[in-house]
Amino acid sequence: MSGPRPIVLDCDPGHDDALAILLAHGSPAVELLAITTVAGNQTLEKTTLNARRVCTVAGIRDVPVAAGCARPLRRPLTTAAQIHGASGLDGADFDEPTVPLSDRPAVELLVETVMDRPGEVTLVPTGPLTNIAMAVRREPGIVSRVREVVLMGGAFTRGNVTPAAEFNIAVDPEAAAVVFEAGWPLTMVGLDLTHQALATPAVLERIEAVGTAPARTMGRLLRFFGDAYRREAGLASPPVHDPCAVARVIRPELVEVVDAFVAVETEGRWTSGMTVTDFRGTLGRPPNAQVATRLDVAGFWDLIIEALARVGAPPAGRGPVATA
Ligand code: PIR
Ligand code: CA
Repeated sequence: MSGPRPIVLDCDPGHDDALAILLAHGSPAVELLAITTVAGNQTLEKTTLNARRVCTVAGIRDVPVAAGCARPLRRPLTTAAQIHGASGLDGADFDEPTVPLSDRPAVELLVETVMDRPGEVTLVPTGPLTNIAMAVRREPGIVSRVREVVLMGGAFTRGNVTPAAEFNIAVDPEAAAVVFEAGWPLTMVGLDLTHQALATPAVLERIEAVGTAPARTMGRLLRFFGDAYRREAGLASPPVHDPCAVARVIRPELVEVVDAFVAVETEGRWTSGMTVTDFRGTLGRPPNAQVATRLDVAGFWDLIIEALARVGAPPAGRGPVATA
């Protein structure tokens, strides 16, 4: 069986989540079944509005956008306003979204989508794992029915929000523990991988040269994201985390992985949210994850540019169809 791989993108847009949406939509290798939103980079209200904004500018009309959990399972929400801004997607102006919000709760839609197509659906979480953990709790049958879970989150070297922890795991470690312990095929695309996907000035020029409205919007967003990353993290160019998980689904050979046992620390005084990664089997546990280690950087950006070129209508005067 072949054809496009059906995926659900569970996200908290977010600048890099926005690029993940455009990559998924612009790639013939995947079929975007649904976009579900979660609180993370900003409140649920804002991440959901942002998903609808991105869909509107990209002309994504036939994909349900469903809102999920507004807070982590057992902790107060912490956001990343210092990186993504007050709106969660600062740096570009958006029209009032015309893409509607689904009347289905995200967790219900996630469960139904997986159960309806046993063995077919890949889940791609790019925010805190609250919705996914809630879906497992609601219907444990999804664990044996998903094709795989390819998530952006974690790190095996060092964190970003704390020395030990990556944001998506740190926001809701209890949910992440459920997801890593579930027993389904899981790929961890963590910071070790995503910090190879840097939106350098040359990359930004290529993105802006695509010339469409969504590509121009993405260029503005990434310039804001880059300024924030320079200021907050001291990096010269910003890593675009979330599209790396989507790229792994589209072209697996772009992302090298190594099997390992990954435990999510939920209690550490200094290490809460850490993804403790045992490559050598010293803990005596079988691997529960494929851990992403190395990115084909040139191939990744080619994939992004190709996808962007397929998204949205060309600007006036430059399209293939002449206007009178
Ligand atoms: C990125 C994120 C959160 C905080 C910082 N400092 C940077 C978001 C991204 O959207 C990505 O999914 C993940 N969380 C990277 O940690
Ligand atoms: Ca994200």
